[in-house]
Amino acid sequence: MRIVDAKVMVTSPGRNFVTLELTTDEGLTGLGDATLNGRELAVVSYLEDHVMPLLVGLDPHRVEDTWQSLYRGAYWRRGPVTMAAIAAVDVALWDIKAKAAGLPLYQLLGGASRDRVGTYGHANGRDIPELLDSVRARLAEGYPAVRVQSGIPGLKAVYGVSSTDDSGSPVMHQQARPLVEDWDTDAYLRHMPNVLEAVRAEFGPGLPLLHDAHHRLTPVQAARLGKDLEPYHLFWLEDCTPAENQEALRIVRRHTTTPLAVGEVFNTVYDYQALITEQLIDYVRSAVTHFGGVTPLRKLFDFAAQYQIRSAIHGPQDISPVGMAAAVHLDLAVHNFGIQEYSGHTPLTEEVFRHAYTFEDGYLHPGEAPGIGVELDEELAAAHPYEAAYLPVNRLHDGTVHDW
Ligand code: KDG
Ligand code: MG
Repeated sequence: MRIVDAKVMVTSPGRNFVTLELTTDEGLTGLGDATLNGRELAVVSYLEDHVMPLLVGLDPHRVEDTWQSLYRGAYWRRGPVTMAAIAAVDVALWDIKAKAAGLPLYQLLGGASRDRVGTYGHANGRDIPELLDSVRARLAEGYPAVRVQSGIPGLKAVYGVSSTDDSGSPVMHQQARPLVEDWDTDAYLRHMPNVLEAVRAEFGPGLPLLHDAHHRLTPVQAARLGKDLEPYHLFWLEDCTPAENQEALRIVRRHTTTPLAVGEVFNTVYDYQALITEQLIDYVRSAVTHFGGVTPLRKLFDFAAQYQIRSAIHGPQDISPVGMAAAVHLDLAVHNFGIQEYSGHTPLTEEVFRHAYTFEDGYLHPGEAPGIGVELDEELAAAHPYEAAYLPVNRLHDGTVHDW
C-alpha cells in the first residue's frame, strides 16, 4: 500500500480545526488533528510546504519509521508547530493501519484495559453561587469528576469563565487582536480556599474535584495554594507554575501533598524528564494533537507508569473530534489511565466530524468502527472556513503582561 494523496483542511464550525487527510492507492483514508489554538495557519504551512510532499509514495504501515524521519529528519526538533504537524501524520497513519486491519485502533494498542473511560467536565462561575449551579449541571450530565474555576472578587475577567458559554471552554474572541483580561495573584490565593470550601460543603467529600491554576503562580505561591487546598482533597491541582521550568515543581512538591498535573503545553518526553524520574507530578496531561501523536504519547505513558504516574489527556474544545477520538482509543488501552478531560463539541462540530466514540453517563468509549472512527464531512467543513481568533492575554493591574 502507498500514500497517493495528502491534503489539509481548516474549518471553523464555531472554532478553528486543522485536519490532515491521507489517501492510499487502496482507497483507504486516514485523518489526523493538527489544531494549534490561535496559531492554526502556521501548522497548515508546515504540513503543506514541508511535510505533505514527503509523504506521497510512502508505505502508510511504516508508522514508527515515518514518525522518526519527520522528527529527526528535520534537524529542528520539538516545538508546538512541528509536533502538531507530526501528530496529524501519525494519527492519520494509525487510522489507515487500523482500517486496513479492520479493527478499532485500541485493539492495535493492546486491546481494552477497562470497559469505559472516566472523564471530568468543567464547572465555571463568576462567583461561588454560579459555580455551584455549574457543578450541579455537570453532575446532572453524569460527569463523575468536575474541574472548578471561579471568578475572583475585584477581577473583571477570569480564565475559563464565560458569561455566554457554560461548557468551560476558554473564550475565543473572533477579532483581529486578543482581548485583554486582568489578574491579581494575591486576590486569587486568598479566594480559592473559600471556593473549595463552598464546593465541598455543598457536594460532600466524595466528589473528585480538580482545579487549573493555568501557569500563573511562582513556585512558592503554588506551594502555598497546594497547602491551603489540602483540607479539600483535590483530585489534582493543574499547571500551578509556568511549564518551562521543571525545577519549580521540586519546590511545590516539597511543601504539599495536593496531587499535581502538568503537561498540556508540553510537546516531547524531554519536557517531562525530571518531573517523571523525580516523581514530582501525579498526572501527565499532554494531548495526542500537541505531543506528536499516538506513537510518542504511548511511550510517555509507559515511561510514566514506571513511577506510578497516570495519564490525563488534554481534551479541551480546541482538540478536534479527530484528536479526541485518538485520545479515547489510548485511554481505553493503557493500563495507567487516570482520567480524560471532556467537554464535548458544538452540535455543528459534531456534524462536520461524525464520530464513533460515545459519551454516556460521564464515560467515553471509542466505539468499534475500524480505525479511529471519525469521518469528515468535507462539504460542510468547507462551508465554515477559517476565522482569525486568539486566546486572551493577561495583564496585572499596572499593565504588566502575566502568564495565561
Ligand atoms: O488553547 C488553550 C486551551 O486548550 C487551554 O486553555 C485549556 O487549560 C486548558 C484545559 O485544561 O483544558
Ligand atoms: Mg489546563
